[in-house]
Amino acid sequence: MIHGLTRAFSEARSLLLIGPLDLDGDAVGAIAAVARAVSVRWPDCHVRILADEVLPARYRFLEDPAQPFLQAAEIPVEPADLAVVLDGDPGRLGTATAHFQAARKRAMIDHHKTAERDEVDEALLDPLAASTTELVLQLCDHWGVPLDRPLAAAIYAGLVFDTHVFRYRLTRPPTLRAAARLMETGIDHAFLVERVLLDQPMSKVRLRGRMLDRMQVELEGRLVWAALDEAECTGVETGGLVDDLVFIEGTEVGMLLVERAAGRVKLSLRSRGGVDCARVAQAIAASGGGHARAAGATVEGTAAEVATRVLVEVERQLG
Ligand SMILES: [Mn+2]
Repeated sequence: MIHGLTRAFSEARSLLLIGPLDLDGDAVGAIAAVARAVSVRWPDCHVRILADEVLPARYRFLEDPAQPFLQAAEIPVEPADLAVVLDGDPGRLGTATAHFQAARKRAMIDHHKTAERDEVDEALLDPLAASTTELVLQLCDHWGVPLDRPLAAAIYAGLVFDTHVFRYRLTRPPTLRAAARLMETGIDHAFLVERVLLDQPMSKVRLRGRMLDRMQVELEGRLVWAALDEAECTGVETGGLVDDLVFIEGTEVGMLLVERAAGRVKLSLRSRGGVDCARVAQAIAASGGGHARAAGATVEGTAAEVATRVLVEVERQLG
């Protein structure tokens, strides 16, 4: 996998790095790190970074002004030699899809359980990697790119974001070894954790309050869920809110539903027991996916309808 992908990078004169919908700390860190590594390893390669959305303000410190994150809809589609999706699958690119499809070669670097190899020409996939940036570190080592501080910071940002500072199950010995190596470059651990995780917009903290206030308890407490509507979520970041619904005594599954315009609901699931969230998400919507312990989907219907369908699926898995 790593050899084929490396060959594709080495042959590309123009490279497109694409982030999936709902850019998070891992996607942004992975893209920033690959862009930097490529500029060291293949300085003549022309690199462009695209996503459906504008880079969220909290991640702007990871952006190299020489390699800015561009909004896909504002850039003409030109076929790049290689287009790479990081930390997500080609089905979740929004307006960046046309750019990806137009490329001469397509690749993905991802750690989601539901990532499918046959959608692309080359791939580096590992569902046991704690973050996509952990895979990017492997690539940097394979390419012989030395770890400098900005490169290490981007990789570390993804690592702490996806593991919630090494709290989750995918934190394994290689993860902590990688973290130690990254720290040794002199990156500021406390600053990075604060920027990518701890610092929350006031609007999000208030929304969390409303979510907790409205929490519903099902299956004798094994599933806890809440729904938020479109109006109260407009302009508010909702990523990570669902985490507050799963670490409650006796709870195994947390679910957050955010109603979007036109009868669509964004479903986020978290599990800490035997329930496989990726399987539930895929049973609810073909486009659903993620990890065993964290997954999501965008589903047609109302929040109440989606909640009922998920409940049936979770109950089936709980047996
Ligand atoms: Mn990730």
